[in-house]
Amino acid sequence: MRLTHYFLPTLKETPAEAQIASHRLMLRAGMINQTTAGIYTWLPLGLRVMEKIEKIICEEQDRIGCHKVLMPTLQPAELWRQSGRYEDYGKEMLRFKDRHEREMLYGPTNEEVITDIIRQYVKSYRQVPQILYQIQWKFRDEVRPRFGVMRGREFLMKDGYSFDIDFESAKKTYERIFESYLRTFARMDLTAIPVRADSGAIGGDMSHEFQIVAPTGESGIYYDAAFDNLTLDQMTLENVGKLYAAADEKHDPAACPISQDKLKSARGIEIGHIFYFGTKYSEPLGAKVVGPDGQIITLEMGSYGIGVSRLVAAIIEANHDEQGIKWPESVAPFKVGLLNLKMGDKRTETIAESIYHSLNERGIEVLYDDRDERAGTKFADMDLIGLPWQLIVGTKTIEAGTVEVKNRRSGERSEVPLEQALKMVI
Ligand code: 5CA
Repeated sequence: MRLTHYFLPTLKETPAEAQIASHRLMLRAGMINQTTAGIYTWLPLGLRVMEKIEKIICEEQDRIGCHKVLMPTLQPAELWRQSGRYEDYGKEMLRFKDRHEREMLYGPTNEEVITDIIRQYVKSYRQVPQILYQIQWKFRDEVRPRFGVMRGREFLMKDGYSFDIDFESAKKTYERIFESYLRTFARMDLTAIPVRADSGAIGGDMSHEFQIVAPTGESGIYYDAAFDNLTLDQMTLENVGKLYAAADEKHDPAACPISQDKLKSARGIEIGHIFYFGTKYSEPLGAKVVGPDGQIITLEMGSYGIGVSRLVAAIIEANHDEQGIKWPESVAPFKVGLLNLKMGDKRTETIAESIYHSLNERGIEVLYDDRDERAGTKFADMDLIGLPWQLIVGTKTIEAGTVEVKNRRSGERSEVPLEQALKMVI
């Protein structure tokens, strides 16, 4: 992508309304624009990151046998009356009437709609287990939307729903998803700490919140220091489930099973939340099947959320410095930023163009800063948007037959011959 052809409205000034780093950086890097309180337009750069996150989530969901669907954002109040949640949900739910005076709502979550689907089609124990998921916009009329997309009113969620024949099977499904979540977040370079949780408005008895550590997190957590050194192959429920983690209001120092020197306390951002809630929705909505002996069995359910739009901000909270964002490679909007420090100079242009074409040919996503701007502006913008690699073409290095390669995360710079530079970023 050539920057002169792109839509990347970066800002020099720090927007006054932004209180935390991710909000500030998302606005400055031209990733989002606030349409109204808690509601955002995703601009090209921000959307690219969100789509990368979606892709990782879908790959990991598909890997464990979940199937993707897409439910509507608008739902009839009638379904929520059947589950008994319509009155309970309170002011966070946006309710309205259509032109025929039918009561509708903008879905804050989708247990009712998915249970309605299952009750229509799934009639036999042979048709379960089944896990369906979607990535869809939700609306919750939060009293205090804040921190940009971290706590929005409209936000993108991955929500999955499982249906099993009995508790044993439902528990296995829960464990499978638990482990898959750890892997999903690890692919984004995040160590997620699963904290046992109350299941609140969703209801139920087995529930974990997945928290990542960041100073600006909204919840206080205590956890075993061993979490910081977990590798991917150790992330089973059996291993991780043994490690201590608790929300601060549940942490009792006297009863804590691990010694003080192994205990860490931090702020956490909740990026996912999973629930097992048995027959809370399947019973009232009638999601039942015929069992092997002809008996009627009410399906056991769980639901599994990931804050997709929140993750974009959470990853920034965990990966930034004074200059800007430092994207992990797996979610970076482009892998390489190419800077031509002297537009109009034949030699730098020839080299930069040839790098641009080589990378494109190899399928490497590259953003080429071909603007007629000062070098300082180009450096600042490139550090701000945080692409993992920078290839810098200037008149000085060209004379030496080299280009400069900078790794945004480590800050390491080296001047190397062109071929070697390409090898480093491919
Ligand atoms: N039905 C269940 C899971 S499918 C559910 O709604 N769970 S939830 O309420 O915990 O939301 C799931 C995830 O969405 C949360 O872990 C959080 O990461 C994200 N989320 C919740 N509220 C907001 C919000 N206002 N803005 C951004 N993300 C949010």
